[in-house]
Amino acid sequence: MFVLGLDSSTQSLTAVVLDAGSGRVVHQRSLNFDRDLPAYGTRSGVLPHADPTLVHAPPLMWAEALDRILTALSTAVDLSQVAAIAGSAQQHGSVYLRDSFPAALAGLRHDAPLAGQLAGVFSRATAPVWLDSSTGDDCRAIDTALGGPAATQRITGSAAYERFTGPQIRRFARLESQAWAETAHVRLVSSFLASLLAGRPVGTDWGDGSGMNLMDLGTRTWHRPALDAVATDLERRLGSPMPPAAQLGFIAPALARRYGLPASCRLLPWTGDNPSSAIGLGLVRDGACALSLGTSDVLFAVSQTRPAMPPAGHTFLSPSGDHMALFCFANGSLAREAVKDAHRLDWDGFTAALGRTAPGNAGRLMLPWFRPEIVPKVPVAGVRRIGYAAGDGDADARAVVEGQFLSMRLRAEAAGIRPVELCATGGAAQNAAILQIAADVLQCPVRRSQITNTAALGAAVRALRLVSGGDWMEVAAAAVAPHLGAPNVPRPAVAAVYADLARSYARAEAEALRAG
Ligand code: XUL
Repeated sequence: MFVLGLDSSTQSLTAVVLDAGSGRVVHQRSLNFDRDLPAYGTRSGVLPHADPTLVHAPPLMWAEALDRILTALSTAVDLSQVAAIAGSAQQHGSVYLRDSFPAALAGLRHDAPLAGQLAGVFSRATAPVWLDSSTGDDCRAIDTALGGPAATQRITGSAAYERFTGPQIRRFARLESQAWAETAHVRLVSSFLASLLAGRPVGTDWGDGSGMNLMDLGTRTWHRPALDAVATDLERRLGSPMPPAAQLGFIAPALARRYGLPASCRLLPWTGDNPSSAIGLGLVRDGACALSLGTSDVLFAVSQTRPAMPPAGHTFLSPSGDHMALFCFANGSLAREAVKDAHRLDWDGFTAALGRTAPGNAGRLMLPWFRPEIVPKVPVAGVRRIGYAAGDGDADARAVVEGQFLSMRLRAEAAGIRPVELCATGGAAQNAAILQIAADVLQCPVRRSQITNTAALGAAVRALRLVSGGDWMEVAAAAVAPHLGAPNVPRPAVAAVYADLARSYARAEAEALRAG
């Protein structure tokens, strides 16, 4: 028997199949949106736009990707053995659907591609994603309605943030009232894709629901004043928030037939990629921390009780029922890639540049704001280099990586997060030189997951738990622990260097933010 985990991230869709008896990975594959679905015209998974604050992606592309990966899987794995499927997706993005959506799902045919059958259901052809930062006015309006940013954070887990779904819906309803009137259903990327598998619109899980500025984190129900601050008649368009362990029933019969899945294949709600990664990295113990070095860089820590977060932080809910303290940095791999490309390097060349420079970079610093930054809030892109010039490739490579981890260190300190060990995931976590800098700057051991996409693994682990009935510790020990490599250990000799550099970084950041 097998279980299947799927993750629809910004740039790709990944599938991980586990053997339900041993928890072993039997197959994994990814589909890259730019490369494998070029007809949609995305760059790094999003649609190019002259206004850098407007970042959208075509939701039909995500549906076609799902259809393609399940078709490809059916030729590689005996899908008739799949007992359960769970999934995750990039957080916050929203999909706008007409009232024909339920009928289109109920009427899906097994013998035709999914995308063609869904083409008419969207009331908005594109979906704003987490990189969008166009909703400043809407954030202010929501915060004001709820009693200020601190009140919004207390109620929903985060102050109003540009990429969060509530502000995004508000902007759409305000600027495109006709299309909003034609919108009968709003789904997150996660609940949109879960709806396709279920053959009916399904609601949003608590984990991804906590990234909307709409859900009361205490009661896990929609917060009426937040709904009212966003748009009239919003509740009926959203569906209900649901526990991550809610059972959605079985795969839609047409899809079972199309991909050779059994009619008895059970479904769980999809969640956000970060909550899913928490499971895929084995963070099921109070105080466990992780780093996700993907398109965004994310620092998170799970705790049984609700953490006291500084204003820039978020509190989400993990599929295990724990809280997740989380900081999301928009300038993750996008910033590292920008430096690599500016100096015409490949990743080996970038790593060699890290090797030619010393920890602390002789005091040279970068504030790596290649695009608008989320933490700290930097609305207009603008990289600051301190103590060197942009042409110095070696200094630049070390400065971007050290700058990213120094910024994380400052937020961890502000939130009282003192990691004893960090598990790392994402593309850049495969680079040992980058992980050593993380260990040295954050002064704790960093262990890499050998599974590149821990969100997809986390989804598979959730499906495994549904099938096996085991507790989180048991399933994590079987399916996650074997993938965690030996740690990169912090070098005590450089602790003082980074303590000094962290102070310089904090000063430089404060000055840059003051200067605007
Ligand atoms: C988290 C966030 C990003 C996306 C990336 O708040 O916006 O990490 O989830 O997929």
